[in-house]
Amino acid sequence: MQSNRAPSRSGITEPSQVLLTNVTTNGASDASSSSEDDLEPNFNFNDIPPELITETRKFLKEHGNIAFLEKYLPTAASIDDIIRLILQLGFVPKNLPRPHSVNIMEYIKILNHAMMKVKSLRNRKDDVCTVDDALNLISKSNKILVITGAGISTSLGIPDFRSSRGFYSMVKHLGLSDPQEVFDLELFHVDPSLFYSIAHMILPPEQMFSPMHSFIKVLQDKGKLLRNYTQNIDNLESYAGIKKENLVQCHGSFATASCVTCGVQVDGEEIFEQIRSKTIPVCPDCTKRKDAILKKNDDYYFAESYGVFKPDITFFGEALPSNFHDHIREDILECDLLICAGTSLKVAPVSDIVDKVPEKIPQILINKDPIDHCHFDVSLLGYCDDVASYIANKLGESWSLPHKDFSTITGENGENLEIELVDVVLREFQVINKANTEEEEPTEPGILTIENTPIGDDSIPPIETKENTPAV
Ligand code: CNA
Repeated sequence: MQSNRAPSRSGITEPSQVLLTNVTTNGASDASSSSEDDLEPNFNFNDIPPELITETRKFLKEHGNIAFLEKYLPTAASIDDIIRLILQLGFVPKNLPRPHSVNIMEYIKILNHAMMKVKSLRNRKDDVCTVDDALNLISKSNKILVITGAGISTSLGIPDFRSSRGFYSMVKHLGLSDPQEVFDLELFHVDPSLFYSIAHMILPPEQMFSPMHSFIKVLQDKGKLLRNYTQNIDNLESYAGIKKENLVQCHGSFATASCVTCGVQVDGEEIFEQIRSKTIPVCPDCTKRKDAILKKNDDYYFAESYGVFKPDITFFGEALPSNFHDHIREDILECDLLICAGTSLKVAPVSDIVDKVPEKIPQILINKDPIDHCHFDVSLLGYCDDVASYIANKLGESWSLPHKDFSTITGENGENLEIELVDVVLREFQVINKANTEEEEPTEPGILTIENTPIGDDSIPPIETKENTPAV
């Protein structure tokens, strides 16, 4: 397997470049795709040297808002000055209000968001830099908060969103202006057939889980797992044996489904067969009621989604499950280590957790692709099943993963797995599986958007992230 990183990209990626969106009235970002086209032609983000961004951010973090504005904005600042400063902070404003002249407050708001975001970026810890530091931490920590995403299930054939063969590229043929529209609640009400035409692609396999899921189970068995916040909707954690009380399914799951009209909830598996055959599952009671009404008045109007079952996964426009809010504040303060695995951390509010954990708490990333918009102390890059197996193998026998593939991945004495330093400044290491000859799938290059997921009370303003290193 090849690393998709240049030997050192520190100059470019520090700081990360982030796209800001306008704020809608409810604080949610709009889900439209973003581009630098929103900028006037005389503003080119790429003209700003990374060192200038680093220096500007450093000044803001060290001296605070007032000194920063005094130094970097002229007294009678124009909109152009504000835009230039936003760019200098490493952000590209999106959907700029027009005409410029009447909307200076909008620009000030965007600048304010950029400043807030910069101030919330953590500093990497000086004492957590190496693979050994990461291994020591995992073995010593007792309250590990694990954030997971689609990447921990891709080895089971469930596509993630953004990889080249990910879900978003699979639904391109639907001709949607944005692939996320298949998870839009309003659209579901207008036309549930859109969702049911693709839902089979993300239907979870039953009774399967990956070695990475087993790694989380080992943390649980050792009493080290504070909680696993999963963005996945596949419910595979339950098959891996992760206890309900240790799990928050931040975006709901396929485990149950509810009628959008009467709210009756059924076991998710009851509608799997219909999902597989691309049929819309309907609630028997509501269907009866509808038939009875239509018998009396065949002109009666029913919404397309009347009596339709919807898996209890969180669509854009829906609130997050309440147990996210029940636990998140306490867990953020209680954890002694944060591990993020298999996630691009582009979906708020889960992506916000990383910035909200106190700065003294170490953070480790396990992911195929590096993440530039967060400051992890150590990034262990590679397929997460390989990385989890590498960690387990290094930590000793009691860490062996309870998974049928563990010994195949590691080899008899762990000889299959190697780790290489990728970038010393960013503390990135690549786990290489010598027995795996598969070509790595690149994640879509270019500008990526943060989804307009349901935003909880504690959400930070919407931010869009721009990947600044095109995948090879
Ligand atoms: P994403 O934005 O698609 O990112 C996935 C990340 O995983 C990327 O950074 C990849 O580099 C990485 N990745 C992919 N394969 C591997 C692998 N084998 N090992 C290590 N890393 C890998 O997905 P996120 O989870 O960050 O975004 C959150 C969305 C995705 C949530 O709303 C989910 O509901 C949604 N989702 C869930 C599933 C699922 O339940 N399995 C599948 C697809 C999407």
